[in-house]
Amino acid sequence: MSEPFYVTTPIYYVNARPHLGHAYTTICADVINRHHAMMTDETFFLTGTDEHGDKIMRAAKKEGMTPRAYVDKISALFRELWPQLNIANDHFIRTTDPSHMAVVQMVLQKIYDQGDIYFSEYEGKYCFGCERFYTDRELLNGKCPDHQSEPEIIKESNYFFKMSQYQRWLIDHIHEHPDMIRPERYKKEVLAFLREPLEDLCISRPKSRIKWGITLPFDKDYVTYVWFDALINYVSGLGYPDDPRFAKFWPVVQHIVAKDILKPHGIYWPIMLKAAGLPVYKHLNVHGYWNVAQSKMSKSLGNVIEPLQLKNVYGLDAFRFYLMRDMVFGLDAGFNEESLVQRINSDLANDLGNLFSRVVTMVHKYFKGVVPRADLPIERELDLRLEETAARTVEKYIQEMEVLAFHKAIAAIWDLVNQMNKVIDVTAPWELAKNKTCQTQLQAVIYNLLEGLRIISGLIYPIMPETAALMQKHLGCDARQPFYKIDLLKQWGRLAPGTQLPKSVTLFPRVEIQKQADDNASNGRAKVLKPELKPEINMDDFARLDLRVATVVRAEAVPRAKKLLQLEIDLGEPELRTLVAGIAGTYAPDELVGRQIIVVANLKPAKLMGVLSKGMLLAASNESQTAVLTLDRPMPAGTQIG
Ligand code: ME8
Repeated sequence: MSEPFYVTTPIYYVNARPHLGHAYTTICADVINRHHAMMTDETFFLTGTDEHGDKIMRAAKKEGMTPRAYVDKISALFRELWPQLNIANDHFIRTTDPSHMAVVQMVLQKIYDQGDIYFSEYEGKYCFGCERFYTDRELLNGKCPDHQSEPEIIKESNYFFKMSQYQRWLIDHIHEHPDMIRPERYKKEVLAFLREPLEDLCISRPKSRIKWGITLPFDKDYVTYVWFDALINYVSGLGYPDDPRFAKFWPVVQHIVAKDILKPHGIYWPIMLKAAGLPVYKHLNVHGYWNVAQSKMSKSLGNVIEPLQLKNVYGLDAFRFYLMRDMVFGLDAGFNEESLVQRINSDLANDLGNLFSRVVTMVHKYFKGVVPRADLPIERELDLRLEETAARTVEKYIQEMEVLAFHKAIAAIWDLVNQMNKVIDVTAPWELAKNKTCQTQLQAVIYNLLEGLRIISGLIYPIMPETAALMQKHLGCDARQPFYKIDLLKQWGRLAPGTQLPKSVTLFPRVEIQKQADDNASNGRAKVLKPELKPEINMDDFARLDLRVATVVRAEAVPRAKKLLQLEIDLGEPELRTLVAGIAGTYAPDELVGRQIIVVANLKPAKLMGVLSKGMLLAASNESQTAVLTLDRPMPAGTQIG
């Protein structure tokens, strides 16, 4: 049944060009939106730009432009980028749109009239980069945690929103709606913020200091604080209050943001909605950072990756696939071009691309390019029950997409791809083709493989829409049918026997690394071993290490330590051991439970963030990624390695 679905991205600041981080969030929203279109939902997808405030005014000044001309220029960069990445947003909102500005004033007036806004003098520490006051508790060594600069002391009279009086309500609301903020770790983070008393929010800036903003409807000497202005885009973008789209889509809204803006979305926004008499959003979906060389990619650090460059070198669908496959939604991921190339060559060129060209080539070789009939009795074991596997894949894909576990949805599709490659190896159609009595089987095998490819082409549509359409064309699907709709993917046997197929194409050519700069000469692969080899050791040195197999029994985050996980491991000893590992940026605790790992069992115990760690797990790591060493088959816990 068709349900409404509404997804938003943050509206991006126009103080710099779009980069890979912005592209990731917006592609996530596009993928989930296309997924809902596939589920036959009625969808609405909003993105846009955040254009007011001091930060923007200063960026314009630096460029020697008026704020208006400057925001027009940078906002256009975002708006024009999205179609080039095949992002199909329904509306692009700008906070300088007169319709948005009118809604902000309306909401402010309502909250003011009901007595939730008051005027007061305030002296506090203000970070100009964040455009907000900081409490001492929030600063790190007296500096803004995001900008690493000391805030300035500012004393001024301002308007305040009574957030504090909604604190209890918000805590209860989050408990009553346990999947409102997800993944779980971010809900916990918001609840942790709420354990401390919430301060009222300063929602104005005097015009004597900042002019570039929305004038307060009840005091013309002040403009609205940018966050109070920006968050309202999610309702003004639907035409609130009168547009029927608002009534239809607001109750189901899902926001997608990165963890940098968890607080405004997890605390300010639900309270603003409550005060304005509007329902709170359905889900706040929070993802981690793309890091480059272990630092967050950001304009202020100057380490940004340009999405269009990657698209131009590696192809759009490969780029979209990599972003969705290599980041676990909610956790950080390290961007590097080597892993992008590896994904393209292994998952796309080898697994999917080869499967597709093998099957279509066989249709041409054995059946003159015509889809064979398969309504003859077939020997079930010959096609390894592809129909059942495909049905299970569709269910698993839906389940994972609903919770934005994109990497797991892709892994499920790739299980089917691998299964189909196995079917070809096991059934050996080239052998069947040699034997006249095996023609029925040959037809059945090829038909089932074509059907499997049709299902795969539909399932990859949200992530790789161009490849999906290309595959469908070469499978002879009816171009007038919306081929990705879920009911078509749940039915086996939709391809019409007798259809003439076009010649096969290469879906994904293998690629070489294209990285510029210093490693050009070595074709991207460093010629010198980095870091340098350590001094030689002998067998006795090595034998002093007691390496053992351990099974992870429990895993949880270490409070207040972003990178650490605490593991309880079974080493075959009478009691479980505790071990602390710096892998929280890459692994969620659940992912590790049940896995077998390799541990230095005789390492002197050490305390990490107050937890005594007895041993150390082995992991491969470089500046952008970490992989825990595991075994390729189960072994008893405690087995020695050597
Ligand atoms: O915060 N990794 O705008 P912004 C992943 N205007 N995502 C990243 C990223 C990274 N390294 N860097 C940026 C603002 N992003 C406000 C939002 S909403 C009412 C107002 C993405 O331009 C991610 O989605 O700083 C992050 O939350 C957003 O860009 C911040 O964009």
